[in-house]
Amino acid sequence: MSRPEQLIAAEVQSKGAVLLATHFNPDGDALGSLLGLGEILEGMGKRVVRYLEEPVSPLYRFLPGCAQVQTDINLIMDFAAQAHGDLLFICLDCSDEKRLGRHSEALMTIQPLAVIDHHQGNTGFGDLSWIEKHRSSTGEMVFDLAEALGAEISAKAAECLYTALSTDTGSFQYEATSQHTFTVAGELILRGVRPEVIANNLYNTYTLGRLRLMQEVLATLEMYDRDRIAVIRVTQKMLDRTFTTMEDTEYFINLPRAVRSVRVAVFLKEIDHNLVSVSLRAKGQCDVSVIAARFGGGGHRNASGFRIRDLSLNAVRDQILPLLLQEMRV
Ligand SMILES: [Mn+2]
Repeated sequence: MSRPEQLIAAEVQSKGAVLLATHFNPDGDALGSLLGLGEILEGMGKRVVRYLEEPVSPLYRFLPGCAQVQTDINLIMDFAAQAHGDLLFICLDCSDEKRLGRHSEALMTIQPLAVIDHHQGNTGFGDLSWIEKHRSSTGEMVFDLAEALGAEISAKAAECLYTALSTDTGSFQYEATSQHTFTVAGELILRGVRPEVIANNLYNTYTLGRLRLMQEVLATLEMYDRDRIAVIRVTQKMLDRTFTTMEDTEYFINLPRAVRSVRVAVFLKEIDHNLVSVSLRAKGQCDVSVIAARFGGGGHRNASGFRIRDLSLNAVRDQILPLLLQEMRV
């Protein structure tokens, strides 16, 4: 029996055009996988469209291929229609169809759909799905797909995939970081990646506003359960005062998580007056994806999140804390 990456590779080989998409609010893995695979497929002579709901966040503008991202859903649907069946739709790093964003319904009419993902809660949507939950990142799987295709991985594609690996493993720290992850990282370095350049682009490019925002966010720190749970928050007022956007809060949650006693860090984000986004990061045994799932969210054992409406930040915190305590006792 053929392995799923070989089935997807065969499907790619048989089509002239490929549409690539990923989840909304894309992280480094989502973007790196999308842009990296886009570059690889173009190298094979495919017509490729890379779809995102919003333009690439300034945090990731250093990635090659950002300018080729298409955000107009009408152009996407035209591209799909004009391909007359000679098109494969590939969805990357996305656990369910709703995570495709506000145009998911339209996108889901495009077939056939291949899904490549490593999320715990992947629903198995799509016509062909390749899901490996133990994988460090979707970027690692895209590398294996390129191998299955016998495709060349250019230096540009390698930078994208290395960014995917590096961000989704927390710089090669998380549990899913495997021997294969390092093998792939090594192969990407062979193709021209310079780890210090990527690391500088990812981690050493703060604006002063972002540092000021971090000051404000850290000042909100609350500790619970004998310092095992840390809660921080960001409000729209803080963003206004520091001339920053929500994207500037990326990685802030790693700071409370880094405290020795902390087993779960919670980050409450006021998206607008009646929408709160919650990020959960765990160390060790506590499975925070269970809690995110109860609120209709998703993610991994150690990193998950969800959104909730019509509750204040305090009310959201008060709903999560007892669930966390329960989960930590399991
Ligand atoms: Mn990922």
